[in-house]
Amino acid sequence: MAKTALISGVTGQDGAYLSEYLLKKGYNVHGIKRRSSMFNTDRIDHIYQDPHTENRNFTLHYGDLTDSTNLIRIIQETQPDEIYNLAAMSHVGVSFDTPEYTANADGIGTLRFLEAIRLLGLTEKTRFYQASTSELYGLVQQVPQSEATPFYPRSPYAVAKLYAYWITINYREAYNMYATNGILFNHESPIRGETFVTRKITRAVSRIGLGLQEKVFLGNLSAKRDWGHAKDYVKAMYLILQQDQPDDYVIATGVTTEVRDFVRMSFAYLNCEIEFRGEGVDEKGYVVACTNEAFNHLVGKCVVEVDPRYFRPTEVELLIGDPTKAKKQLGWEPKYDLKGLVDDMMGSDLKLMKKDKYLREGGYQTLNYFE
Ligand code: NDP
Ligand code: GDR
Repeated sequence: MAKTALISGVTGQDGAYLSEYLLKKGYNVHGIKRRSSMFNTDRIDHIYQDPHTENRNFTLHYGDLTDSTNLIRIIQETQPDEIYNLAAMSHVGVSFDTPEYTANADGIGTLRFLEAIRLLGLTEKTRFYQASTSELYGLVQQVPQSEATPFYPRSPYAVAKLYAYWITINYREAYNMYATNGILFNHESPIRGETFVTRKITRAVSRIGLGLQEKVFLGNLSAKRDWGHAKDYVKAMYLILQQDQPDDYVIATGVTTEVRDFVRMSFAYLNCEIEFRGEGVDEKGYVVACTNEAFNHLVGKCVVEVDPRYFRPTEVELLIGDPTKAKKQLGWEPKYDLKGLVDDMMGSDLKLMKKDKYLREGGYQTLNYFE
């Protein structure tokens, strides 16, 4: 019989990839999405099935992590074999502006799921995956970071996720539930949210190349992240729930890179070379050479500037994960390296921005409502 999975955060980057992956495996997939004033299902429109479709295997439910009653109802209705809790206010910077909401959704939201499973008597049937994060490591204690590395969260987001991490383990131990944490390091893709640094960079570099924008303003260029591809990482989520015993796993590439170098690699996709000059808030990035005629006009231009508004009150400077346990026990192996990731994102954003340019040149962009 086909298994049933329930995914919260189905409209997000990971929710979209995981849904497609599980549907290909023959699962019945149910997703929880929030009501919004505009369509927020762009990432899953290609797998959407109309409610009138017979025998559909992909169903969306309205719900919110801050409302236990709807979570209980959805779990009761769907009786899932597996729950993937991917919903969260997932932006570290924004969590400093909305700390209470972040704690409610990201911390207590996880408790609401676990309690719902317990209250509905599903502890034997339903397996639970919690989207834990490398942000838990925060201030560097030791590198590379593994399952045994102590945590030191550095943002309201990370502190909320710390609660979620431990409450998941507590429910596993207290109620013998199959509850697990995937401690995932940063993973990106062409459908990454536009305000995370990688996507902000690949979008901006594409626009700069096409003459739609002059420069991009960024924050801390020296931060180092262990970046992987979301397609590889959702496979790890699935594997974590297929093991005989519930456990917690680090998912990472083991390679760390500065934000500054991600910028270099993105411009390299256009065959442009970038040089950074100056220090701190005065640091700027200039195009110093280009071997592609189409982008020659950029040579000599300042295309990157630092804007302190993107600095965080407390920063996570260095993340580099040790995925040994996942590779050994789950047999997980990523297919993408960083260059493959940058190429995938740049290829996709360049296409999107070309479309934007044609619309603009054709006069099809929205004007003011009262004109
Ligand atoms: P996204 O921000 O792309 O997606 C988050 C999803 O959660 C969206 O579907 C969003 O809905 C939904 N959501 C937000 N708040 C609520 C709420 N209160 N109730 C219901 N749904 C809500 O995140 P990712 O896909 O990148 O990440 C998935 C999970 O993994 C998150 O929990 C994140 O914190 C965690 N994580 C991510 C990593 C990464 O590098 N991507 C690394 C480690 C952990 P909407 O579309 O309406 O905004
Ligand atoms: P992160 O991702 O905070 O690691 O959280 P993000 O891409 O936002 O930042 C990575 C690093 O880049 C620095 N940075 C900037 N960041 C943003 N967003 N915008 C900028 O302009 C900018 N300039 C420099 C940041 O300071 C930071 O050091 C992501 C999220 O997906 C979390 O949900 C997840 O848990 C972690 O990854 C693992």
